[in-house]
Amino acid sequence: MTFDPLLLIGVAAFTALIVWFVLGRKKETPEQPAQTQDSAPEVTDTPAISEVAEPVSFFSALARSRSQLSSSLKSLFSGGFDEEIREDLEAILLSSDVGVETTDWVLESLEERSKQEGISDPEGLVKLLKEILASTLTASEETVDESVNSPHVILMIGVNGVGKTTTIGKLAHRYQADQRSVLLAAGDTFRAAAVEQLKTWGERNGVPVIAQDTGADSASVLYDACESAKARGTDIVLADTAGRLQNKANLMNELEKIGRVLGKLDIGAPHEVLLVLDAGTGQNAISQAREFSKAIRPTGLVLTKLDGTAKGGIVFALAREFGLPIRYVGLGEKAEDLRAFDAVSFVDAMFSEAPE
Ligand SMILES: Nc1nc2c(ncn2[C@@H]2O[C@H](COP(=O)(O)OP(=O)(O)OP(=O)(O)O)[C@@H](O)[C@H]2O)c(=O)[nH]1
Ligand SMILES: [Mg+2]
Repeated sequence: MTFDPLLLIGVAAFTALIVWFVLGRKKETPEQPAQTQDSAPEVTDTPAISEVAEPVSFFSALARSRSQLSSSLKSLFSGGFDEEIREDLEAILLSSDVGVETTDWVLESLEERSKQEGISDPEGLVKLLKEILASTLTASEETVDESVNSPHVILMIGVNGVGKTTTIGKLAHRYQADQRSVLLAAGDTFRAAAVEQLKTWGERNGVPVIAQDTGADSASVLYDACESAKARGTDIVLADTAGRLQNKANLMNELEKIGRVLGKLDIGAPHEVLLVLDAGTGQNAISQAREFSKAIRPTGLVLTKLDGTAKGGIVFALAREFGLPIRYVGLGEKAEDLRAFDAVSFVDAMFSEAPE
């Protein structure tokens, strides 16, 4: 089985943490049979990241961690699934940002199903754990048909600094590569620098940017941009919004208004509302998602900065609590560093066994 190497970067911290934890535990239990790690796994994928030198070595490191993870988890489960193992696994999941509620649910499911299905062997328990985690991500893959509406309007929302504007730049790059025409709408009218940043992405991708002066009404800028896109026959409008206004209430009111005003132009608009969350903020991402959902209903999530110190487990907590598709993951600052989320690859990457 092959995996998208860039997606693997996103789970590197998660796997490394689990490996570190489990190996640490092994040292304390010398009666455990020694695990043999004869050879490093063969990485047959040609990384699609040849333009980035550093992540390749990162990937190699991850491949090593990955091979250890599988055998280490088996070693953790070598005595079955008792109270002590449950506590260890709980600590692993919590420190990986899976969150209290989801961790409890995973542990209960594992306990219940292992009993029901009579599973007590290490391989079987690892497989079951993987299955349970993957089941939280069922809603996380979803394809959207952008050709139904013209223009297809995508609104980016999220707190300041999470990566909304950068994701717009990356999406513009992605849609253009897919032969779609794109227009950027500068709905963050709060900061002058925000408009400049969007214009830079527009220039970089060679796409038009509709903007007004700082302080202009965000909803009307976005309305104008959508009208303009309609007149030009543009396929996709990527609409930026502010991450911070004078206060939170203002921001939420502004987002509500944007939803109302765009709906006047086209009843279904915005066709996608992507809530952008910084994976590195851990459990805080959950409260942000709750807060924004009150103002405007997100249709999907974008999880950025999975290339950083993020622990990856937040993916499970978010998917389980909100049942929203994780549309994209951000794996860097450049235009190419965006990937569609692939649940199976994500979970497999965490648990896959190195080839013998
Ligand atoms: N490493 C990494 N950095 C990212 C990623 N996405 C965004 N960034 C960086 O995060 C910083 C903030 O990104 P912006 O796109 O300006 O965030 P924003 O949500 O638009 O912020 P505001 O406009 O203040 O609301 C920038 O330095 C980006 O380069 C990612 O996936 N990985
Ligand atoms: Mg921005």
